[in-house]
Amino acid sequence: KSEHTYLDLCKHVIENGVKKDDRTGTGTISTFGYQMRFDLSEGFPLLTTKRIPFRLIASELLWFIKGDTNIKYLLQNNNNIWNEWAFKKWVESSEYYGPDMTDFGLRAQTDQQFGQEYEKQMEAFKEKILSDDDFSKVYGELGNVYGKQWRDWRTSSGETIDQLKDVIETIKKNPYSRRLIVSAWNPEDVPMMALPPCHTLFQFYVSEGKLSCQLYQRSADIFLGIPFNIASYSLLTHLIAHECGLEVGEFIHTLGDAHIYVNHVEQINIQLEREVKELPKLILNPDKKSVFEIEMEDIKIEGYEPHPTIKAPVAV
Ligand code: DHF
Ligand code: TMP
Repeated sequence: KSEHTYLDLCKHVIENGVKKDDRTGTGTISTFGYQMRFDLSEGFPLLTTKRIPFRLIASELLWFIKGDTNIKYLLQNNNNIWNEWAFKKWVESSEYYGPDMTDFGLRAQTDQQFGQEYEKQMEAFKEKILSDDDFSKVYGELGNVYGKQWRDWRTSSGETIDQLKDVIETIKKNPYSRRLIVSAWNPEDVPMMALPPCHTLFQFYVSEGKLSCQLYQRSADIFLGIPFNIASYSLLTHLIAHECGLEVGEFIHTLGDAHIYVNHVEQINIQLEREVKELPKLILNPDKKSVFEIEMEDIKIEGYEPHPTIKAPVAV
């Protein structure tokens, strides 16, 4: 079953990974270069060995597809997965006068009193993003992240390129093209991003009426990020196949720095002991074909009965 591909990655890194310090100060065990293949006709690869909040993955993907880069949309959809990176920009800005929030991600884990203050500041931040337009325009913005590069890549001559729309048109007109690529890595913009894109570049491939997708991910948080990334790109492949009248083929996930944060090892070991269950099915509204018109209510997951959630702190 597909899910074993992911569990094998976890085992591979635990067995072969080496200690590596990282930007966040957390520490990882890491390996370089790994590939997983998911046959999408076997079922939708949403992990069953822990509960994955699919709703958050779908709303994040729709946010990318809209070309949006402001966390306001995510918050309106009750999606908190990008808060820390916007919050970081806010507390490091010259307009912030609250209590010192340096290294909040790490400190909140060890210092309970600080943790409570951080929660308070974060709640106030979210409230302000939702209620104050001028504030959210500046501090809700993550910079030229995925949505921007996919839909509105700026050229040196001041024009824009809609990579996602172009690639879908090419899949329809010239499915055997070997140039079906969308790049989120824009070297000129990297310094202005809250987090330079982890999912760097993806390519589509059509054969025998099936659409496959391969993603190159430069940096992979195996416990928290990867389960989301697998489901997100599998959903994207389904959406584009649905629009183009193709069946789904494979999702191929190629990883650069594949790491397990040291404070996730215990959680991964719990997960590895669990029995894999049947994969769920993805159901898309048959009356809505366009990727650009799909909304949350057009996307349904059926038959998802996973093991319980396993909590872990995210490295900021
Ligand atoms: N930084 C790091 N260090 N790892 C990441 O995976 C990551 N992912 C980002 C941004 N920065 C990152 C965007 N995607 C979660 C999952 C994906 C994600 C951000 C956060 C996360 O915390 N997931 C939790 C629960 C989320 C919830 O229920 O609100 C999980 O248990 O899967
Ligand atoms: P980095 O920019 O120093 O590589 O840190 C980014 C961290 O976020 C790294 O642990 C990888 C992780 N990540 C994912 O695994 N998937 C994602 O989709 C995102 C946005 C981040």
